[in-house]
Amino acid sequence: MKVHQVEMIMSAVKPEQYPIEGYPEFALAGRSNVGKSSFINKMIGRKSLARTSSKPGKTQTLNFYKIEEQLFFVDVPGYGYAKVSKTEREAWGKMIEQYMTGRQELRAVIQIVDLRHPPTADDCLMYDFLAHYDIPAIVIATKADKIPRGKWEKHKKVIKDQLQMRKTDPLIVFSSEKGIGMEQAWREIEDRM
Ligand SMILES: Nc1nc2c(ncn2[C@@H]2O[C@H](COP(=O)(O)OP(=O)(O)OP(=O)(O)O)[C@@H](O)[C@H]2O)c(=O)[nH]1
Ligand SMILES: [Mg+2]
Repeated sequence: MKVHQVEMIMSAVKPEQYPIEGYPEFALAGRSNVGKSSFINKMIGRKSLARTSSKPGKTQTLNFYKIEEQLFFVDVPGYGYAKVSKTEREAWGKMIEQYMTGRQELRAVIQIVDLRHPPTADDCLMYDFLAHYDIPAIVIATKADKIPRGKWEKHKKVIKDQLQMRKTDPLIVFSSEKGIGMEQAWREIEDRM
């Protein structure tokens, strides 16, 4: 998809605040600082519409980005950031669970992992959660620019095995820095709209 029109329409923490357009939604999931906001920015061709930073924990609310009056990307706060209180972690869990298990418009969760490293325990928990609720996932292994191409297949296999990925879920090697994997990611998204 060639994106011309993007609008950040809202930050939500509860269902009453979700958008009412009814467009298909694709929510990002991944540990803090893995590159969720960068993925959105790359896919929509904007440098910094979704807020990114080297400081983890930047995204605090569900942020809805309306694309071409056709779909929403939903930027979700990352998990696994050590410096959050128990109360904050619980609020996060409730917000995500409420959204992901109750949202009709949600077509798939785009789970972002780091191609360089095996998935973390939190990555596995996240994926298990999606599998448990029968929520389709598109797994994006990002930061591919940081390792040589010759190692991609081996790293992909580790990710597939560790997450115990369902056969119907794709795994795409990606780089927000270099634009690697963008077309394939769009194809998988458009197939699920
Ligand atoms: N080299 C490289 N760096 C990346 C890539 N994607 C993200 N980064 C960097 O990783 C850092 C975190 O990126 P974000 O997109 O803010 O991560 P996030 O997952 O949205 O983080 P939170 O909102 O805190 O959960 C930034 O410094 C990005 O520039 C990539 O594909 N390649
Ligand atoms: Mg972010």
